[in-house]
Amino acid sequence: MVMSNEHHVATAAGQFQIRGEFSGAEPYGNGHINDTYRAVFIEAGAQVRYVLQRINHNVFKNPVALMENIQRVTSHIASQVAGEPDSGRRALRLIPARDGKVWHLDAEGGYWRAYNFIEKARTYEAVESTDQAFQAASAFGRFQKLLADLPAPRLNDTIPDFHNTPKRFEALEQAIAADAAGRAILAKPEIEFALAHKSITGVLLDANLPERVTHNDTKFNNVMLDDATGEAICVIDLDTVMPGLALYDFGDMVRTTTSPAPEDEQDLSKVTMQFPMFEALVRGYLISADGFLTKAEKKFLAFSGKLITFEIGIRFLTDYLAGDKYFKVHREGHNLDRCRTQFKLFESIEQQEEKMNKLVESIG
Ligand code: ADP
Ligand code: GN1
Ligand code: MG
Repeated sequence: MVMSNEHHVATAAGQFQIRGEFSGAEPYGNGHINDTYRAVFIEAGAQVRYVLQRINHNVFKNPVALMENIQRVTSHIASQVAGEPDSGRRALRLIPARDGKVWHLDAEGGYWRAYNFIEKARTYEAVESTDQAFQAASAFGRFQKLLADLPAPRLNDTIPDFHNTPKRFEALEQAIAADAAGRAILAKPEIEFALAHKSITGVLLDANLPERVTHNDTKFNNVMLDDATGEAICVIDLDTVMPGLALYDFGDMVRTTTSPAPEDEQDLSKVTMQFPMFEALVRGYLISADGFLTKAEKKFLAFSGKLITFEIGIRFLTDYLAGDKYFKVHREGHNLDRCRTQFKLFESIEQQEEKMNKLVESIG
């Protein structure tokens, strides 16, 4: 029998060590990868919410290794924030399944996990103020700092070569050659733009920078801001936490937290790198990261924004050419729209790069 999605969620919800009665669940959030649900349980007469997620198995080939990382990372962070006020909202907490594992494998091979719901806080698709940018950057910087002393062994690589831009570029070249969806003709200017910028792809990898434990997906909608105070209360979306470069995280903040427009904006005149947002990111990030960042890393802060924007741009383009196999899409041409915003933002960063570098020098 084929179960409805609703039924799937209810069945999975019942597999976790949650007291009380399942009352319902609905799709939640704007992530491009996993299936996320907000589930409500009635516990002693009160509603308690949880996040239930079905891990995207197509993207994450080894969900068990991934969950092992998340378990280590969440418990390490929880122990470090334990004494702080409101500590229960400052770290994601995995709810164990009834068999004691931190995931549940359903009858169709789907991997599920459950988290505490971070209440009285929310995520945003686009940044609205410099204070938000500052908050996000200090939270992601703090995240790196808290994980700097994560005990051995090295975390699993949940997606090998995730931020290897030259490999991402090769994948694009293959997608152009294959033209599997017959769309190359519709993306000529974007393909030309991408091919013209091949030379920057290897810069960070060639710079001999230190490997750290990094988040690798520091999109603005992966940090929860407190409803009342605006404080960045909790970093979420931990699937890609693994060894990486600090600059992958900073670069993705510049990509997602400087433009006033969402990632899939169709009016490109709205897409721009707002300098005051960049300044807030640098100041916020350095509050937490100044103690461990090397001079060489600081030198590339502005460049990393340009590189990661290019990298995600070519990933969207690759997926558009392949026929939308990776990122969730909600309309025709969605991945191409996303690619265009990235390339527009790239140009805006490039125009201001010198000024950005000067600012970093003056602060750091
Ligand atoms: P994806 O990997 O698909 O991006 P996320 O883990 O980022 O999935 O979750 C998608 C969205 O769900 C987030 O942007 C956030 O708004 C919401 N969300 C995720 N985890 C929680 C949580 N523990 N508490 C509250 N909201 C959450
Ligand atoms: C995906 O999961 P989400 O939506 O936060 C993607 C990131 C991209 C981002 C682009 C595992 O992030 O790498 O930068 O979309 N995550 C994965 O919006 O590929
Ligand atoms: Mg996310």
